[in-house]
Amino acid sequence: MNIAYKDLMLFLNWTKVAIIYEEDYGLFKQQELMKSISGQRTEMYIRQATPDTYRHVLREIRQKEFYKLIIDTNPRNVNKLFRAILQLQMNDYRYHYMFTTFDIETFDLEDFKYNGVNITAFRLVNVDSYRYTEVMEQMMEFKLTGNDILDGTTSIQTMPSLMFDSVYTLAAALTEFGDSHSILNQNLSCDAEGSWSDGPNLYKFINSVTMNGLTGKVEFEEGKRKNFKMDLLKLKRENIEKVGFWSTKDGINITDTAAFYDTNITNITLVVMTRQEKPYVMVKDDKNLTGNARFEGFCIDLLRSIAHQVGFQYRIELVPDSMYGVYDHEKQSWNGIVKELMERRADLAVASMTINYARESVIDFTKPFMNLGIGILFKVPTSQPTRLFSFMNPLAVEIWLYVLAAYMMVSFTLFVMARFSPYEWNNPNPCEDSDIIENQFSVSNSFWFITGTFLRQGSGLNPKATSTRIVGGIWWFFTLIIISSYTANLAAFLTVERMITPIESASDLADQMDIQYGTLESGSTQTFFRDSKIAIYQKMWRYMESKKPSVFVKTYEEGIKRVMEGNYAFLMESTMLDYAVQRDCNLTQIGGLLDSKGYGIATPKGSHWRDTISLAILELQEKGVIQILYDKWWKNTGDVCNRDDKSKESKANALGVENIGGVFVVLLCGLALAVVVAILEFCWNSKKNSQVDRQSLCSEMAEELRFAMHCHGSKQRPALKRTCHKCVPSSTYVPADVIALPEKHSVNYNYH
Ligand code: CWD
Repeated sequence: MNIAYKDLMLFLNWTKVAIIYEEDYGLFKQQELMKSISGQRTEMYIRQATPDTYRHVLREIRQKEFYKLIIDTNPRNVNKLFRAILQLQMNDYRYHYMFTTFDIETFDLEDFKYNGVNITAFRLVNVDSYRYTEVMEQMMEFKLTGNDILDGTTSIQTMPSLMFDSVYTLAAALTEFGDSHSILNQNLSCDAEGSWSDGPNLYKFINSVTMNGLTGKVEFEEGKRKNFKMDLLKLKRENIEKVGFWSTKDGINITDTAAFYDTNITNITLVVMTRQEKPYVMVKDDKNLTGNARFEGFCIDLLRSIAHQVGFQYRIELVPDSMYGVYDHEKQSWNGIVKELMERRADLAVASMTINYARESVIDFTKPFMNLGIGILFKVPTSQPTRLFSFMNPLAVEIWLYVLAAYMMVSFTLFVMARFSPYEWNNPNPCEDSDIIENQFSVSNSFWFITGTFLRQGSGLNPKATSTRIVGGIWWFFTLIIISSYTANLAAFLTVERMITPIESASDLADQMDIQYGTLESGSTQTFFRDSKIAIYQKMWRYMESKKPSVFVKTYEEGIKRVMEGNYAFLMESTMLDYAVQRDCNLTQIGGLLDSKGYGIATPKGSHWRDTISLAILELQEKGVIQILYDKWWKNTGDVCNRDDKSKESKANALGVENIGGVFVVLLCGLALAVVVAILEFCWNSKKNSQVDRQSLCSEMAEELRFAMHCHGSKQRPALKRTCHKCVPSSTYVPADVIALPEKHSVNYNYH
């Protein structure tokens, strides 16, 4: 018999079962059942009970959250058991009672109808058999004569039926036996050990009997019934009905599967726990509204769609402590919606309830209906105050310094190069045959030339030597790039509003102490930081936990208020963050999301609603209903703020070395080239002069070099004499020794 229960439990996928049995009532063998289902991963809680302890035992079972019960008590006490079940309100759709009695139809189940409670039992009597109809008719005839042997019932109970079949079996066996043997009547003493000599033969005849009785086909094997069948009965809405059968040959066979999974009981009213949270659940202003009509929001619309699809009624209740639910390690208990579900004061929780590991271990979640992550809400940074020297902003400080250094270096190089280069020494009066040659690039002229060209003005000076022209050309190129970059960036700086964002990511937050930051209290965001193993988040948690006054807020509106007051960053869920940012242009999101998770509908552990509602969510998602609801509550509410895209463009940054550093490299290369060319010019000229002067190249070069470096000394050269232009006097001074050598050209110099 236990095999039948085991088969049924496997079919119903029972993994947590409580068994209540009564001593001396032996239809059911708990030990055997335990043995037969061992290895099936079924948790069993077995309690012995008497009518006096029914309530106590049932309460324990309720506390331990067993919803599948096998009742193996004496049917005579069943009314007491029913009363205890009703008193403890263990008579709703969550509970499933499997009775071991075969006479469930004789019970008064009036109090269990229409509330969805599951009651099943097997029936041994075969009510469809010819023998049953025949016997019933005979019994009805008795009733007509005023002798109601049915005793008010409409069925024949199992014990009389078994008795009936036993008598018929014995009669059949005796008839068979009598036909083949003469049965000896023998007086037997109760004190003597001797047995009836025909007993074993009669036993054999009984074993060979086959007949159709009230309890179905009667057949034996070694004295035990074989090949029998039992009907499986289940309380449906109003009546006990046959929903399948079990036979020794085929095991369990369910003919009405829907009877076990039918949640489409529209008059079941589920208690739906929620929490006020804009735009998920909001209480309407109208005080005349009652019941579910008081609420509106995304979750309320979603719940309506799901209830319509799955087919249930619901009553919305607000969670008393206004918390979603976190585990308090000190109190070792949960709070908020999670607690309400755990203590079965609610059947569902429809809110912006985040699915996380800690909660999933004590309650169940459906598939997520929305995906999100934790983001940082911050106040939009204020515009940078205008400053007197803002014109410096387009270039980074180091670029200004490099430009200054380049200016000094190029000016000096030009000066030196001009002195060395013979082509920069010219007769100031080319029409006259003068002994004086001049160099236009004195120190001040070199600086003036570089300044003028830097500011795109010119200076009246023109380099003549290739080397100095290279210096000038490369400097023009340099100034072209620097000035155009500066001008372009200055335009950007003047047109774009500059924003100062002191933090750009969670690690920026963690690394500073000026800006406070916090999360919603008793929510999954808080739990995320508390339980995180990532060093940055652990650091942030230590800060948040220890900060006084508290950085945690009771509602996310309070968090937004603190952000608006300034100097506070609110770590919040991206869905809500989007909602806030879309409505207030003074708010912005900083950085990306810290994690990824979803909102789900929560149910008590083991609730069968979870799977049905998950299916409904998937269907609503595929049909786009959830997206439509999102748009309705997030985007089309008319209170969305219009951002011009200024803030996006506000990225005009000072140009640094990484942007225009290349132009300095080009300048240095140009200068190097110019130096090389200057050296070549110098050498070439020295070689030429050495031939004219009939001197060795080395002494010519040394002389030239000395002259260039000291700005004095003499050199004979036809019509080509050098002088330092500084040395050029208003009236030329010619030393006496030079006059004394008329056949030689002389170099004139003058000191101021
Ligand atoms: N919740 C949270 O923990 N942080 C938030 O920023 C918001 Cl808006 C809500 C609650 C969370 N959804 C939960 O289920 O605990």
